[in-house]
Formats: sequence, structure tokens, C-alpha cells
Amino acid sequence: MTDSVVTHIEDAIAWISLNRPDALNAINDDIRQALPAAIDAADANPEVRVIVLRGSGPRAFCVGADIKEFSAVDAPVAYRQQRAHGHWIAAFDRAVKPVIASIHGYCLGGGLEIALACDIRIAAADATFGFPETGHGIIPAAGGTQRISRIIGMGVALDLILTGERIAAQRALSMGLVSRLAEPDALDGLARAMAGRIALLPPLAAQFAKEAVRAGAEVPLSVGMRHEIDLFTHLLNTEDRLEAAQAFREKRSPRFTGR
Ligand code: CO8
Repeated sequence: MTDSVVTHIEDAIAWISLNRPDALNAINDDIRQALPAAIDAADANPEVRVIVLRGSGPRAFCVGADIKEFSAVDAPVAYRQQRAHGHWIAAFDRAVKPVIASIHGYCLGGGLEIALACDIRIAAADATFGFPETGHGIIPAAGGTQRISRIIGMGVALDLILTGERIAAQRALSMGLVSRLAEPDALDGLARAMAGRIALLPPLAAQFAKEAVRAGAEVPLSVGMRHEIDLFTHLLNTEDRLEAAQAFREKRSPRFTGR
């Protein structure tokens, strides 16, 4: 059996691929287990500085939950399980390293929720986004209703969630759902260039920058600013900060160690 999630590490970048191309990378039980495990493993691997998540095959990043697995559910049991063990999508909130979603083709439902859980979203010009959940009698519930309004604002978020309409990449760019577009055959190159650039940064600065922004979205401004100054203060005494200044003075490239 082929793995439903595949990780390939190269030049400090962990490329994690959802790998069910025949089902347009629909999220089945395998993926629900293997994806958080792959994110946790890449986050813990000292060789890795940045994670890129993408979909295998030419047609989709991910079309959401595997509809062929939909069946009656014992709701109280499912609810209790989730309260006890946490949601699989929480792996993205645990990760300290930057995660880029590199999106081509369909990015629907739970697939869009995965993308929203990443730190940066970039897309191919052929990508299509949408939340079809309400049409299935449910709502996005892997953080989707919460994250999307924080990222693009409540009005546009409700438009997408309530209409269930699919939107094209250009519109996703204009509403801030993704931050960059590339031609489909240039998407991997863009992901590599962005991840490569982040991988060259002092790792703690990249990780603390991510933490400051993400944690700040959950608290009042004054609390976020206190957290920001705490993180900043920790960075003042890192070897990498001193190395950056030294390299600037000596007009050479810095050598960062992560300390
Ligand atoms: N699940 C399983 N298989 C899928 C899915 C899916 N979500 N989407 C597509 N596939 C499969 C198709 O069945 C087909 O397989 P096969 O060839 O074996 O029949 C193959 O992928 C190709 O798909 P199509 O032939 O349909 O390709 P089209 O180009 O005609 O259409 C679409 C592509 C538009 C993406 C279409 O397939 C579609 O609308 N898919 C469904 C999208 C969707 O509604 N996703 C679910 C969203 S809901 C969600 O993610 C949150 C659910 C929370 C679950 C909680 C449960 C308790």
C-alpha cells in the first residue's frame, strides 16, 4: 500500500505531500493520522527549518474530507474522543517551524482548512478554493470558521462559508486568502525559493516571529505586545543575532547555528 502522506527532506526543507491523487487527496482516516505525525516529525527534526505542504498529482491540493467514508456517526462518542485526544489539525498549531501551503488545483472543505492552518499560503493560477460543507449539512470544523475570518475578515469569510461558492486563485489573492500566485509549472519553484529564503534566516528569529504573530491573534493587543517584547528580549542574547551584526560589519554572509 502506498503511504497517504509522504515526506521528502532536502536543503533544510521538509516537503510533505498528501498522497492520494486518485481521490484528489481527500482526507481519509489514514491522512488524519499520518499528516499530524508528519508535521510533528518534521518539526522535531533538527535538519529541517521550513515545512512545505502540497498535494500529489496534477489536479488537487486536497478536496476535503473523503465523502466516500461519510456515514452515520455516534456523535457523543466522537465528541468525547476529540475532547480527550485533541483535533488532528492541532499539529499545525503545535509546529514551531514555519509551514507553507503550496496549493494547486482544488483546495476545498477540509483541504482549505488545512491550508488555513499553515502560516503562508501560495497558489498556482489554476487553484480553486471553496467551503462546500454547508451543502453537506455540516460546517467547516477543523478550525475553518475561526481561522478564515481572522485571515480575510468576517464579511468575506461568511460569503464563502454560506454560499459554498468556489473562487479562483486570482480572487483568493485579492482577498488575502493566499499571499502569492505562480503559473502552475512555476509553483514548486516559488515554494522552494520562499522556503529556501526562510531556511537561511536565524531559525529562532523565524520561529519567534511566527509565534508572535500567531499567538497575538488570540489575545488583546496589550497582551500580544507583552509577549512580543518577551520573545524579542530572548533573541537579544542569541549567538545568531551577534553573528548577523558581525557579518554585516565584515561584509560577509552570516553563518547561523540556531543558538
Ligand atoms: N471524497 C472522496 N473522493 C473524492 C472527493 C471527496 N471529497 N472528491 C473527489 N473525489 C474523487 C471522485 O469520487 C473521483 O473518484 P472516482 O474516479 O473513483 O469516482 C475522483 O476523486 C475525481 O473526482 P471527479 O470525477 O468528481 O472530478 P471532477 O473534475 O468531475 O470534480 C470536484 C472535481 C469538483 C473536486 C468534485 O469531485 C467534488 O465536488 N468533490 C467533492 C468536494 C467536497 O465536497 N469535499 C468535501 C468537503 S466537506 C469537508 O471537507 C469537511 C467535512 C467534515 C467531515 C465530518 C464528517 C463527520
